[in-house]
Amino acid sequence: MLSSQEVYDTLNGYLKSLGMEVYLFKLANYNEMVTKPFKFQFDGNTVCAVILTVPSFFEDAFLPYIRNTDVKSLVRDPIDSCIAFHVNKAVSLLKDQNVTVMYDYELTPNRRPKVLVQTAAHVAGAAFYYQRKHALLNGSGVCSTTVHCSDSVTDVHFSSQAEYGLQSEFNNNDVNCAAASSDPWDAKKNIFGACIHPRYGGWFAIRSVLIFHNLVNKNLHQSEPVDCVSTREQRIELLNRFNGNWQDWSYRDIISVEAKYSEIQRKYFATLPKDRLKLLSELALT
Ligand code: B12
Repeated sequence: MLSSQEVYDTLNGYLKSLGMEVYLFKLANYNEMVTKPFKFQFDGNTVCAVILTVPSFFEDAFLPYIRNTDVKSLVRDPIDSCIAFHVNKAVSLLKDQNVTVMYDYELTPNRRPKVLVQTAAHVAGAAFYYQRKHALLNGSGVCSTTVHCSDSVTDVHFSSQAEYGLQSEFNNNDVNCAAASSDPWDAKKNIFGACIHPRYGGWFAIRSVLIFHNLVNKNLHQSEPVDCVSTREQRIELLNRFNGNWQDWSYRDIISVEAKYSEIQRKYFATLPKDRLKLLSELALT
């Protein structure tokens, strides 16, 4: 049987030079965060991986892929096809093939996302998942908040670390009974959360989650994500940009970054999917 280290080394060895990052985590760490419909019914010590694409993916994996592919024959979105091609290739290098591969865009028969990739990225230590509850914290990352839950009033002191234990009270948009006084938004407003990568800010995407059914490791260390958007003001700004102005991509620059999407990559994503084929034909020739 393969070890966690061998799985990591094999996947990373293949994917790294293609602008793809791999992080391992234990299934229990994901299951502990999400509500019942999103939990996976396997042993909590099962090893999983989350795969990200970072800015260099476009030039190092995608452009070479389309130059070697008849893009008109692709049944899926070209980016998704390229990712599936490389993830499958990486998995095929493992001796153990009992692996479930899921992608960010896949839905269950009841139209729910198969896997919540942002939660996976957070518990794997890849990118901090900033949600509405994180904007309830003050600048130091620690706050004292009075929580009103129906008729009970509880004084709660929490830090980024300790709040994990409070997730049921502080569920994503459920602020009716959670520190509503420090909530910056109207209680009825839906605020979607965003992951921020310590090196690439918002200039990355979370593409896939793998479950290695034959690999159980109760000692796999849980890596904490880097809390790179550390003040309450910055977190509010991030979520305002992500929810209000995501088209201008300014949420991606909430922190200073090592690398961003190139001009051509931005042009590609700014092009309507129906017009991308034409752009790809031009790119394939250059
Ligand atoms: C459906 C969807 C949408 C929908 C709904 C958004 C939503 N978040 O619900 C719509 C169409 C609106 C949308 C829009 C966008 N999306 Co979208 N979307 C998704 C998708 C496919 C599923 C999200 C979902 O339904 N979540 C369900 C809810 C219930 O999950 P949740 O809110 O996270 O709640 C869970 C956590 O809170 C967890 N939990 C509870 N407590 C705690 C505590 C901690 C510490 C943790 C970690 C977790 C945790 O438990 C809850 C579940 O029980 C994901 C990909 C995926 N498969 O995850 C991409 C995704 C979230 N989208 C993404 C993006 C970039 C966008 C857009 C900017 C458009 C774009 N693609 O460029 C916009 C931005 C939002 C906006 N302003 O409209 C990215 C976000 C990347 C990032 N850096 O975080 C994702 C991850 C896709 C990707 N491949 O990277 N999206």
